[in-house]
Amino acid sequence: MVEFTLTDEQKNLREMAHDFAVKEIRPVAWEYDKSGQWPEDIIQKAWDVGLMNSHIEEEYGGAGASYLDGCLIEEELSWGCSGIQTSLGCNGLATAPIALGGSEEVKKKYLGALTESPKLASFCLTEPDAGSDVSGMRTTAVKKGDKYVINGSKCFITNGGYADFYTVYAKTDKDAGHRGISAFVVERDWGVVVDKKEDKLGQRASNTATISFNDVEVPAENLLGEENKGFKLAMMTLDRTRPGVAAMATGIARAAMEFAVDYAKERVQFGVPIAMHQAIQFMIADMATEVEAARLLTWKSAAMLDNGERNTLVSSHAKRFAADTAMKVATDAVQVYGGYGFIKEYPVEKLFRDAKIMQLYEGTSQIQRLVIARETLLPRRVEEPTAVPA
Ligand code: COS
Repeated sequence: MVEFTLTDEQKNLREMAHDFAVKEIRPVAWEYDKSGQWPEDIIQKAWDVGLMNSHIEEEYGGAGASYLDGCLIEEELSWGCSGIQTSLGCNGLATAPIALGGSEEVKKKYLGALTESPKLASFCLTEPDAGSDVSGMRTTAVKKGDKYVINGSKCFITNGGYADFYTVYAKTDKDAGHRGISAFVVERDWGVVVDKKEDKLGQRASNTATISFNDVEVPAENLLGEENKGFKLAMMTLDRTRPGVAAMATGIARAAMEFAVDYAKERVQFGVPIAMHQAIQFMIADMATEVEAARLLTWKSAAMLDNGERNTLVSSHAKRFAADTAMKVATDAVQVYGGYGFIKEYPVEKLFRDAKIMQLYEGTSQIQRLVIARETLLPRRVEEPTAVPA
């Protein structure tokens, strides 16, 4: 049976996240966007009420929430401000490889650290010359005794300037392409250097930094999964986090649509509110359909994970469609506002800038299409549902 109804617990969770977005995020979102202020106060409050790290299993101090529960939270908080939600949700991306590949000790130590206090973790995959092409990375990890020595540089690292530890991908076999990458947990205090904070078009309240490793020594027990199996770990991580990004994109699209609807009812041209004009009605109608469709794909991609199914295809459907929807709806919301939409004093200008990153991070819309095309055209690959890569 297909079920689109949320349980009472899920409705309560969504309401709680929505209230938090209304009371704590919306009132400062446009101000933080302007100043680029790091939302430390909101991180503390979200952590206090349990809206961070909800994905971490109960045995490590988390709520053990389902992927669908996570998407409900992410849509609401992103409706409040997707930049702030990017900061709040980044631990989910950084810890997915730990949950998938970490030893029991590593899980206890690092997942436990995030639930004991409002600490942050970052996911370090991208490099200046290795964005979509993950296997082109140059960062190396060389084994020396019971340690690995890491050298290299990572860019576009969310929360990079504030993280207490990092999940880092590096080449352990330089000549083996994607089969020569391994993943590690690296603590900031071990000599990680934060080089540069990026000045961004949108999501300006989130921190995006360049991170360097110069002979950083990492204990061998911090290797995640097996040596040289890090590429698969990264792909399995992204399968698990793209539904959350799709939920965030849905939140931006929904916010933009709501502003457009309110404005269309107030703004009078040719003697009537512009909502009376079919040109505007059709734009609003398309927004409503696309937001609904984005949410359904998001929920499906999360529900598949909750059922233990491989969701690579649907995860890319959801991420691609929701991201493109966020961009389209935000663009049309600016159009509904007319000239006022182009002015910073009006709310949709920020959403238009914020929406763009949804088509870029955690795999561009083109990479999602590449995954979709491969999954659609080629015979289904070997099933790799939830197992730790071996
Ligand atoms: N789950 C498990 N394994 C997967 C997988 C998945 N979703 N996708 C691919 N793999 C495995 C393949 O089965 C293959 O395994 P073998 O080594 O046994 O052959 C291996 O990984 C390599 O796969 P593939 O040939 O498809 O790799 P490509 O180099 O062609 O890369 C894309 C595939 C482009 C999809 C990948 O590099 C990607 O997602 N890039 C975008 C990265 C990204 O999102 N960056 C954003 C930064 S993170 S915030």
